[in-house]
Amino acid sequence: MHNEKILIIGASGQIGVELTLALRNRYGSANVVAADLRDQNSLLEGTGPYVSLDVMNKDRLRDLVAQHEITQIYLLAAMLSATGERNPAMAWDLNMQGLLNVLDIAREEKLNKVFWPSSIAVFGPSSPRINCPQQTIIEPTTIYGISKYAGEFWCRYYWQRYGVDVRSIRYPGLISYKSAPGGGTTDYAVEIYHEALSKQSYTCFLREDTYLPMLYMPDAIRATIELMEAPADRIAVRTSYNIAALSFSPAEVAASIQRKIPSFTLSCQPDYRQVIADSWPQSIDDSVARHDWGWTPQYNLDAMTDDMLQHLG
Ligand code: VAH
Repeated sequence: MHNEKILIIGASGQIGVELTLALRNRYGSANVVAADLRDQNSLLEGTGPYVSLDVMNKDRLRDLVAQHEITQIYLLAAMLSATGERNPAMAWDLNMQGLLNVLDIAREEKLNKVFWPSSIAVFGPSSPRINCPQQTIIEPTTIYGISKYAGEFWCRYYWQRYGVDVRSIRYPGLISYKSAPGGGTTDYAVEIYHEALSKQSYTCFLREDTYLPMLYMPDAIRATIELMEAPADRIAVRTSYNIAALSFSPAEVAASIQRKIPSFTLSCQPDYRQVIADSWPQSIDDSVARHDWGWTPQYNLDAMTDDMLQHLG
């Protein structure tokens, strides 16, 4: 099927763990090298090669690519929205220089493909709130969104000027049970399930009517692999693709949980993350991804809730 050798940078993070396991299933364990600055996530132990890597160390990255004869890189290491607002300079450095290191080495070593996640966080208060289109007014107000939008144009530049086949998805908030989210504004949508089971209650850091675009991790992983395996001539968007599946509020996910845990109660104490959430669209138009490479979601809110509670219970 292939002779690809894949390097996943940020493999111990929320997306990285699941992408590593999925790609190992698909491409063979020995053909997927997991790398992170952090220690290996326990779910990855014994499933394939794991190396220590700081993506800011370009020489170390180049050595790993040569040593393992890497042909594709998935770059997931980044500082997310909430943490980024507390460390804007560090967020810019990691999110930008990490990407530029990978793009440069992809060019130098003539890699086959690169994946890099953007986010619906690129959109700001001047973007349409409902069914936010692929192309529209985009004025991010968080350093995370600024770095992701700038990164999208670096990706297109490396494609147009050097032919680097780098592909990208603007992920919504991601919900998963295998590994914890890392400092995002949408992290409440994972925490709520854990605390529904452990305490039958949850105090949310957003207002209960805060609608945000969300995606269940199995859909996110499938979207990523479908995008990366699509023929290059189907990929018309070389900045980053909108994709959508769910939009819900804390009140709605609480009601979905109460179908299974009737005693569950939600309370809300908005904090600094409310301003971030209010700057993002409530829903996303993903018609371009559906047209170009056949994207379609499979999970609705209740199906996600049932799967989350079943795996966490
Ligand atoms: C965050 N989970 O909250 C990320 C995501 C759309 C949000 O990019 O920062």
